[in-house]
Amino acid sequence: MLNTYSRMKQSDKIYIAGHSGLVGTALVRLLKARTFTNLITRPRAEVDLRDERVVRDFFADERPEVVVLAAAKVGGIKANIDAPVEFLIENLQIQNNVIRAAHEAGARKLLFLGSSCIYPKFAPQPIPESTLLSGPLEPTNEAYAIAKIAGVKLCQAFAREYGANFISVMPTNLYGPGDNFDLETSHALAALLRKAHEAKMSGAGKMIVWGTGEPRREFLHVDDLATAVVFLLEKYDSPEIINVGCGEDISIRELAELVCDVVGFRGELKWDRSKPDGTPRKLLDVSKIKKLGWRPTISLRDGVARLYEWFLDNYAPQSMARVR
Ligand code: GFB
Repeated sequence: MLNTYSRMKQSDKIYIAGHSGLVGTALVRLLKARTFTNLITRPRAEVDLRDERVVRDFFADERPEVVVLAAAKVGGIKANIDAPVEFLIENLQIQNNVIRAAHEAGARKLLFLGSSCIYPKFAPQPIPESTLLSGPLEPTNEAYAIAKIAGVKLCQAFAREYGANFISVMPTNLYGPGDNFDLETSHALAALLRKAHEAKMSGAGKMIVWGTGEPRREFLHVDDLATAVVFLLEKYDSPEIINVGCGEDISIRELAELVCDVVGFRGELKWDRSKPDGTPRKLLDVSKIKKLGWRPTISLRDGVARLYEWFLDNYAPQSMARVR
């Protein structure tokens, strides 16, 4: 039987694994704003989640009541192609260690963050949760997807075998403050924002964009994901996976144009067709979470504008920042 005491108290001891990542920072921000007072975080130098013994000792000492598993090795299409071994092994290590230790330490609830890439490459669009394991995966991120699917299955196994209230949430492509702007390893939105900024600042007439521009992606601001995570921690107690997205997608060409517009780069887009497109379309069916009552609030244009502000304040080299 499932433990259904998931309504959270402000004093609940909540461990955020991956607190310094894109999702983790947004979640800590939101939980603090909502006056949760007992948040547990640990830097990797102190608790390396790939190390089983370290993780078990940490959980045995801290005994968190609620666990959010937002720690993972992540990256864009090139990072996934370049390092499938690390994406598979490190993600399996982190999730196996954290999920088992959370159970052993008596956590009341655990929320595992997966990814929309767990679904088949040619899944029907928008993608309902029921299509998991119904067809072959997109090869460019198969290793990462397999690790995430294993995490979902482990949470479901703990629910079935031990009655654990371990839930799995599948977010669409995310962006927001704290994003990775490294052009080799980042996701598309952050890369395009940086490229547009640098092209504008250097007076370049063109900017390189990977692939054909035809693939379609759905983008959710990470602050919206954070509200969904807290919502699901309180209101969702099923081992069945649940999608989180905004319900609308956009082509990479349209995304590049939107980013250039926000940044103020008026040059030409040059398509580098030697780079992979990846999966042709990835739009989640979000009717399940909508029915429960959650909605995103940040439009893509506003979200990109907010991210550009953040980028200028935190990332752009001083010499290039704030010249508009
Ligand atoms: O965001 P992204 O790297 O990953 O790429 P995925 C999305 C699309 O944007 C691809 C194109 O078609 C890219 O070719 N793109 C255009 C660019 N210009 C650029 C650029 O400068 N940089 C990048 N990175 N892309 C990831 C998975 O897939 O999605 C992960 O690899 C994860 O495993 C994540 O699931 C959510 O959306 O294709």
